[in-house]
Order: sequence, then structure tokens, then C-alpha cells
Amino acid sequence: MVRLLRVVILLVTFQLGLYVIYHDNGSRNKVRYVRVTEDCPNTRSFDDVTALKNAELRRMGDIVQRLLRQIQSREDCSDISTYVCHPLSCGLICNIHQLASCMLTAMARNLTTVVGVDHRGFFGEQSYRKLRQIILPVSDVCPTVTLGEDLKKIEKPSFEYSMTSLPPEVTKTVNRLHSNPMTWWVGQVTSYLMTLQPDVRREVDRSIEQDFSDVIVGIHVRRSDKVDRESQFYDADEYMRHVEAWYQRRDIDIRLSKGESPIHGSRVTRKVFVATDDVTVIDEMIHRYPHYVILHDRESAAMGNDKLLRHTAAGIQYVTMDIMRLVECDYVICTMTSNICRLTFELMQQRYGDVTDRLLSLDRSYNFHRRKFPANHIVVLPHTGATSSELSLSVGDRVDPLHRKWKDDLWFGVKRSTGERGYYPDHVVEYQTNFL
Ligand SMILES: Nc1nc2c(ncn2[C@@H]2O[C@H](COP(=O)(O)OP(=O)(O)OP(=O)(O)O)[C@@H](O)[C@H]2O)c(=O)[nH]1
Ligand SMILES: [Mg+2]
Repeated sequence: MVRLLRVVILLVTFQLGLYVIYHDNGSRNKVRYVRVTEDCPNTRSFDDVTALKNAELRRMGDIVQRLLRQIQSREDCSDISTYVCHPLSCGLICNIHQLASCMLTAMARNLTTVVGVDHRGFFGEQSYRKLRQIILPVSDVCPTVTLGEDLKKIEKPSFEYSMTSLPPEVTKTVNRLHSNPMTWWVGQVTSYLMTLQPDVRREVDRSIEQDFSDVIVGIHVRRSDKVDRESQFYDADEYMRHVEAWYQRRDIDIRLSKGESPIHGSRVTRKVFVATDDVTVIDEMIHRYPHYVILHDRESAAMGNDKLLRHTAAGIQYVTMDIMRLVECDYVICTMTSNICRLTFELMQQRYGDVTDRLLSLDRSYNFHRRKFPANHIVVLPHTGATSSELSLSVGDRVDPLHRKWKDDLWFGVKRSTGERGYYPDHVVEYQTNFL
């Protein structure tokens, strides 16, 4: 009798474990899994397929990095072969995004991107000069152009980003394997731009080697000038809720893979890396979460908080280090209202493959340079709205997401066929991005 009871408990907990895993990964991944396995009939597990898919995406990434280097190293710097990009009067990482939108525009026309700076020394020029202290020049060969009155004639990036400028093998493969191909493409370009100066690279590598070889979750807590202007205040607990959930899912995964009960067993050490522009966040994390190993860089946070020092060479190096450390994390929680979170997401695409489920934004969904790629949700599991504020959805319905309610893991969006607006759960939809 006792034995039977044990078997029943084990089965129930096993089911619970599976539910947690599948609820998190969502049917999105299951659908992709089925699609990929059509091509790889001998592949057995979901993890195998994910690894295979990401390896292939990284191989495509290597091809694209070589192509970008080739285009940016062309020796013809004449007007008809180049596209002049003017840095903006915005933040530093914001300017990486400006350069990226120029390069995407130029690529669509098979042109080399060169930087044009204003001879009056406006902020955009200063930003680029500062960026150059950490990154390699945008073009290996063509020099930066100093613009006089021509400045007015500078063409704005067109946003006609096109993956058609890539070899067909790349476009086809990425289209099939990635859940958001345009993000992958942007990630390739920002990764190219973020090729670091050798001394900065060495510094980053040293830090990563030392602290980021184990499993680790990263959080970026953007405070100072961002709060109540472009974003809002998020308590440390709102990040840690997701950190804890991620580790719990991972524990269950490990136990299941060993054939153990998903509920019992030893917990792995839980490490969190905190990148922030507010030192008090670090103190609070250490105080409130004593069972976590909290990795942090107090100096970096202090520098990031100082409105003057943050834009010095040292300040830029610190934030670059933090971004690169976030990229090394197994899972990241941040706020997409910050360029830092968006850049991290982009760089992770190049580093790992499809990272749609590897980074979580507490506020907005991903956008590039204030533009969203036309995105929609395709319903993959039927859903009956429990209240009048929820949408009822059938498989195949398309929904345009407007915003996300993280607390309940719900989206708010418009059902295309009827125009109805309402909430629906994340796990019933697959994300789809139309790419050009
Ligand atoms: N060291 C460090 N600095 C940070 C961090 N978060 C923000 N900062 C600082 O805050 C600055 C943001 O200033 P902006 O010039 O407005 O940069 P931005 O490109 O507009 O980026 P966002 O404002 O985050 O969208 C960065 O350049 C950093 O100096 C962090 O996690 N670490
Ligand atoms: Mg800013």
C-alpha cells in the first residue's frame, strides 16, 4: 500500500515537473522542435535539437562576420561605394544602435559604411570618439569623414534592412531555425561593431574566465536617470522572482535527466551577477538574498551612476565589461527600455544562436532603435478566456501583442480576425517576426 502511494506521489510530482518545464519553454519551442526534427530524424532529445540548431546558427553567424569584415575592408572609399553614417546626440550604446542601423541600410545596397562626423564637434561626434576607445573602427580602410555643410545632406538610415544581401544559404537557414530572424541579423551587425580593442578584450576575457565559467544568471538593474523618465522602478525582488524560477526549473531538468524525482535532491549553488548603475542595489541584493552568491562590481556601478564619469573612457569601459559579462550568463533579466539590455540580447544572438528564451525583459519587448519589427503571435494551443478581459483563441489565430503583464505571465493584444482586445497566456502562442 505504502509502495503504491509512493509510486502515485512520484508520478504526480513527475507530471508537475514536466508541466513546469513545458509551461516555461512554451509550445513555441515544441513547434520548432517538431519542425527541426523533420530534418534530423535521428535526433532524440529536445536538448540535442536545440544544441544542433544553435551550432548551425553560429556557423551562419561566422559566415556573416566574415562577410561584414570583407565589406568594411573594401578599398574603394569613393562616394558611390560608401554610405556615410552620422552618429546621434544620444547615449553611447544608443550610438552603437545608430551605427548598426546605418550598416544594415548600407548592406542592403552593398555599400561600405563610413562614419561622418560634424566638424563643429557635436555630441554625436564626441560619442563616436569615445566609443572608439573601446571598439575597433567601423571601417578597416576608409577613414572617418569630416562633414562641413554636407551634414544636411546626410541620408538617414532607411530601415529597409534586408537579409537578402546575405548569401541565400544563410537567409534560408536562419529563417528556418531562428524564432526571430531579424533580431539575429541585427545581433550579427552589433556584434561586428562591438569588436573590442585588444586591451579591452583581454580585460573582459580575464573577468569572464575568473567568474563566469559556472552556471550563472545575470540581472541588469537600470536605475539613475532611467527611472520615471523612460522606464520605472523595479524592485530587486521582481528580478529575483525570475532568477529563482529559472534555477528551480534547471534543478528539475537535472534531476529528471538523471532519472531522479524532480522534487527532491540537492540544489546547485545559485549565482547571480548584478550589473547596475546604482550601488545600493548591490548592498540590497547581498542583504536580502544571503543564500545566493552575488557577483558584482561596486566600482563599475558607482561609475555608471556618475553623470559625468560614466561617459569618460573608464566609464565606457566599465559598462562594456558589464554588458560582456551579461552576455556570458546562462539567463538574463533586464529591461528593454535600456539600450544596454537590448544590446545584450543582440550580442547573445551571435554568441549562442536563438536566445529568445534566454533573456527576459521586465518592461518592453525587444525593439531596435525605437522600431519594432513587425511581429505577431500565432496561436499554437487553443485557449478559452476565463473572464471577459481575456481573449478566446483557436490554433492558427494571429494576435498583435501590445504589452506584457509579467506578474501573471499574460500578454495584452489584438486578435486580428475580430479586432477584439484582451489578455492571453504566453505559452499558447509562438512568436513570429516577418523579415524582409
Ligand atoms: N558600469 C555600468 N554602467 C551602467 C550600467 N547601467 C547603466 N550604466 C551607465 O549609464 C549610462 C547610460 O547612459 P546613456 O548615455 O543614456 O546610454 P544609452 O545608450 O542611452 O543607454 P540607456 O540609457 O541605458 O538606454 C551608460 O553609458 C553607463 O555609463 C551598468 O550596469 N554598469
Ligand atoms: Mg540613455
